[in-house]
Formats: sequence, C-alpha cells, structure tokens
Amino acid sequence: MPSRFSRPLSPLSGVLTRREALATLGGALLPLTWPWASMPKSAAPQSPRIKFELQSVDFRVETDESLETPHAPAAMLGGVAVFDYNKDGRPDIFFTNGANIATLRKDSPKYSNRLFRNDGNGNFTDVTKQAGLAGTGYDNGVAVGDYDNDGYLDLFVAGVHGRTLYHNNGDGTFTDVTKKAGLDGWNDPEYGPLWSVAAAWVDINNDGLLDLFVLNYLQWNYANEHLCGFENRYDYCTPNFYKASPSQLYLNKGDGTFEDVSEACGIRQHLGKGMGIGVADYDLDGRQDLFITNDVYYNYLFHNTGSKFEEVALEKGVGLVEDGSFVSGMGVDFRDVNNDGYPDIVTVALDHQTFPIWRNQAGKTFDEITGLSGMRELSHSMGGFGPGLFDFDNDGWKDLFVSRGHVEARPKPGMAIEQYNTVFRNLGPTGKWQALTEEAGLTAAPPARHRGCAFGDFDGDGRIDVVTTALLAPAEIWMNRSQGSRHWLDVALKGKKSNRDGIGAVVKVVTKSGTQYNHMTTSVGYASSSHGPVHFGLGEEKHVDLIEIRWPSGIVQTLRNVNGDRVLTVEESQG
Ligand SMILES: [Ca+2]
Ligand SMILES: [Ca+2]
Ligand SMILES: [Ca+2]
Ligand SMILES: [Ca+2]
Repeated sequence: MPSRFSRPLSPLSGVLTRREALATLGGALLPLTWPWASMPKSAAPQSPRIKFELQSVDFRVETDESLETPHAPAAMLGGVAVFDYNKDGRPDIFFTNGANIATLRKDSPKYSNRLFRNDGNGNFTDVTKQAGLAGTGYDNGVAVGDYDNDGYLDLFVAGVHGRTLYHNNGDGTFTDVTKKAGLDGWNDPEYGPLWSVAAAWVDINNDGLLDLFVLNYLQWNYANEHLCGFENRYDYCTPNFYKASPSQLYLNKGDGTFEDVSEACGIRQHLGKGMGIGVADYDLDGRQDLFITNDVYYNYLFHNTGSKFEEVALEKGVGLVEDGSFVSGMGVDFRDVNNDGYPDIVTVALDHQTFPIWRNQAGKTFDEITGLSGMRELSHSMGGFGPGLFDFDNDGWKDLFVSRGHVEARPKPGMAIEQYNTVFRNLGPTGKWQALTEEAGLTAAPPARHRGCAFGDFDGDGRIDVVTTALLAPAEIWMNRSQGSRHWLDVALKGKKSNRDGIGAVVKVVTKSGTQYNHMTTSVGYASSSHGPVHFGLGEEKHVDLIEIRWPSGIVQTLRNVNGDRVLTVEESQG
C-alpha cells in the first residue's frame, strides 16, 4: 500500500443536524419527519410540477437475446454516459451496446457502441466512427473521468469478460490504452473471467489522480448457462444460480498506468454480485467512501480509513432492508436528499421490493426511511434499474428519477415486465415524495425494459434533462420542460491540486431561502455515468449569498454574492 494513501482532514465544521442538536440536549424523542437542517422556503407541494418531453434518438440496446435459451448478460445491458467530450459546452451522449452472446464479439454493426455529439437545437449527430468508440465486446457499463488531468474526459467501458480504457485525444478521437494502462485484468486467476457491469472514478487517496473502482457481477460463462423455467418456458434465473465475484480497485500512478490494489485495500475479500456504485464521503472525514448494491445479497458500505476500506454496511444499518430480506439491489445514488449536509442513499429494486432509502444520521449511522417517506407505498408495484437525484424543478430539493423495467423477460401474473419511467418529486420539509409518471409526460414513450439513465442539461436552459436506455427498444431523451421560472446555478469545477474533474468536491450553496449541499460524482444510476456541473435549483432566489467548496485536496474555497441562472466555472484556489 503506497504511503500516500493517507491524508487526514478535519470534518466539516458548523453542521449540526436536528438529531445532533436533540442528542446534545439529551432528547430521546426523534422527529417523524426529516431532520431538516435548513428549509428553503420555496418548497411546497403546490409548486410547479415536473414535466418531460420525449425526444427520439437513433439507438437501441442490442442484447442478442433468445428466450429459448436465455443468457444472463442479455438482461443486464444498457449503460449510458452524458459528458462533454469535445469541450464545446454541450453535453454529448455515449451508449454502450451488446454483441454476439456466444462469442462476446461485435460481429454486426448493430452492436456498435455509439457516441452522439450534441450540436445544439436538439440535434445529436452520430460521430462514433470518427471518435473510434465502436468497441469490440459485450459492453455493459461506462464511467467518465479525466484520469490524466489533461482537461479532456476519458471513458472506461466495463463489459462481460472484457473492458476498455479510452483516452480522449482532445481532437474528437479516442485511443484504446487499456493494456498500456494495466487495466486489462478481466481474467481473474482465481475466479475466472469477470463480468464487469459498472465502474466509478474516485480519488481514494486525495492525491489529485482519479482511481478506478470496477464493479463485477456474477460468475458466468456461455457454455455452462443455467436454465430456469416458468410454465414450461425459460426465463432469466435469479442471481442465486451464479457465484459471486470480487470487485477491483486500481490506483492511478500518474504516469498513465494503474496498480491493482484490490487486496491491499480490503476490497477483494468481499465477494459480491455488484450492480451499483455510490460514491460519497458519508462521514465528512474528507475521504471518499463507496456504497455497493449487490443483487439478492448484502449491500456493502466501504468506509475509507485513509489506508484501506472497511466494510461497515451492517453496523451502519445499510446492509439489508429493514425487514432483513435480500432484495435485487440495482443502481444507486448517494447524495444529500434532505439538505442537512450528509449524503443519503437511494437504491432501487424489483416489484414488491420497493425502492429503499437510507437517511444518513450525522455520518454515524443510517436509518431506513422507505416507509416513513412514503416511498414504500409509491414504489411497491415498480421495478427499477437506475436512480438519479437531481432537482428537476429547481425548487431547492433533489427529486428522484428512476429508469424502470423488470429484469425478467416473460410476463407473469401480477408482474409488469415493460414499465414506464417515473420521477418522484421531493416534497421538501414534509420528507415525502410524489410519484409522477403520466403527469410528468413519461408515458409519451411505450413501456419498456429500461436500464441505464444519465443526466445533464442538453439545451443549457438550467433544467436537468435525462437519457434512458431500454433493452431491444429505442433509447429516450427526456427534455425537461418543467413549468415556472425557478432559478438555478450550475457549479462547474476545475481542480488544480485536486483531480481536474473535482470528483469528491462538496459544494454548499446558501441563499436567503436556506442551505443546500451536493457533491461532484459521475457515478449515478445503473451502469451509467453523468458528468456535468454540480447542479442547484434556487427556487425564487436569483442570487446566492455564499458558495463553499471543499475540494478533495482539503482546500476550502468560498465565493460570495453570486448571480444565479448560469454555469459558474470555479477553478480551485491555491488554498
Ligand atoms: Ca483526459
Ligand atoms: Ca469518509
Ligand atoms: Ca425539486
Ligand atoms: Ca435542459
């Protein structure tokens, strides 16, 4: 373990939750609503509703599915990335895609991964060939991050028995540098070929270089597939039929190469069936922690101690849902939902399992509030893959978008295979959610087996738009057309001492209406990646009194009296 994997930082000061305050006063009674540290006055249930408008895009996920002999990977594809690859200020879209399931090779043009350049005015142009991003294998997930800090965003593509690191050359082209970087370790000497569903860029040791976490799913191979029947017809098996895999952690050496530190960091020992990676510093000690959802198994919470990761999910209350059962944990978003400064955890699962939510209790433990927040009832009949916490109506409270669909392929009694997407409006101080599907315009596309979702402001109007994928069905761009003249501020980070993307930076925004928190991460949704400025809805406030940025380097930067309704680029100060 390199010695530089250590940089103690003092916790954020001045953040005291209501629970902490109560604890200080010796109060044992806990509020039934969320412990709001601050309440933007603008939030109210009667505020403008969230509305999306469907825009088509010429892409569909090709899985090579055959229900005569279903093969597990064909149910799990669909990672998508939103990122500005050519630095023109407009976010572009990259779709991962499948291949021949038997050979895991892209033997037809229909299997090509695709890069769509955003040319403005709603035009997306397919530039896959020029960019060199067609790919070769059965690709599942994608992670965006500028690993060499040259200002151009690079791509890691995670696949079934294969993976690729693409270096962005800055001229619209990418180069496959996987081998040179030492990231071709998909064939594990102990566990065999790995099926990587997703990955996350995160600076684990705060040295200014993004490290890479690769999340692996089941041990699978084509020749020995399990067949599971239902009324004499086959469908996808549950994960219980497959063995777990180790995940991988690669330390960025700063010279274009990476070192596998999975074992030394305490990651490899925890075999899992990983589906989602949430990245946040949940205890505000300045070090990035990781939350992993595992499919029909315990979740993992990897606490970063500065020298390694300690798995603390059960002791922190997030290892299982509150009834103690395993659920099909899918994607995750690890963000502050109630604006108390502590990142909360939102995951999604299948029908009848609900979408679990854990409230971070001052960085010490988590309480599951799925029932308390109303989410249990709202999501009971839903299956989800990708959750994303963004303030879609810019009222100061992060809402939850979920790309929905069932993992199985054949309809069964009481089970919807193809589903609409849903957005859950955060009702602010009440701690409740409002589910919007048809009301939000999301029935404009037919129900589908939705998988990936990624987020960004495609048209620069300050409203966060969404792109979703679906198996063997058209991808969907959801342009945000929410009504009302709510104000907003996008904070685009430019790290100097910290990593160029500012991944891990915590941004606090204070207006007359209250205080909000968000942080920079690209690991959102299922198998997907969203790289953009840190977004804040400002409600009725046109101005921000204070912005405080806590960079991963430890530098704290403060800006005062900032006008809203724009993208504010902040370069890391000298400290
Ligand atoms: Ca780069
Ligand atoms: Ca931490
Ligand atoms: Ca909102
Ligand atoms: Ca927009």
